[in-house]
Amino acid sequence: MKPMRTAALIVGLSLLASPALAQSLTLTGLNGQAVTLTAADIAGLPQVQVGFDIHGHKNTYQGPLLMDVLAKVGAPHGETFRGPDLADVIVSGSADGYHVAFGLGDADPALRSNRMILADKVDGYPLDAKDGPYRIIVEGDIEPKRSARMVTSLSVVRVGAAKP
Ligand SMILES: Nc1nc2c(c(=O)[nH]1)N[C@H]1C(S)=C(S)[C@@H](COP(=O)(O)O)O[C@H]1N2
Ligand SMILES: [Mo]
Repeated sequence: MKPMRTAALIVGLSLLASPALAQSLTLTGLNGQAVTLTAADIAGLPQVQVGFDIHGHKNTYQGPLLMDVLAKVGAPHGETFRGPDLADVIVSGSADGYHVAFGLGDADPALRSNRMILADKVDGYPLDAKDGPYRIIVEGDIEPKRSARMVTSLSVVRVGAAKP
């Protein structure tokens, strides 16, 4: 094999093996449209820091607002967030099969002061393999039951009336 080709193959194989690929997040919007975000896409969104207590350990989690992530699949937000959208839910999926549902309105920072973020960092460091690459943080939750670890997918689903 020519050296250039060998080099390309090695780069290709190392990309396949790189954690960046394992850190991708699959989003599904209301119309079923799916988008895969890379770790860089997520790190490129405006960052928010939230203090959160997990079983007596208070740490600062950082990442984008869930709403800003979901905007990538056209989820209603801001001025486009209207009546029927209050019957939309977010369903998170995790690598271990854990699922959590949230009201889309609960994730809207214009509606509530407690924010919901998709954290990729804790106290400035990337989340470890047990929690990461992404963990949902619901500011103000007393128990961390909804704080899904190892999140791999987020879907927006309409459970109310069809969009007029
Ligand atoms: N993926 C995933 N996330 C999860 C869970 C789980 O089983 N799987 N358990 C939840 C529950 S019930 C709690 S109390 C917290 C525990 O967080 P910790 O493991 O960081 O203490 O994670 C939450 N997130
Ligand atoms: Mo728990």
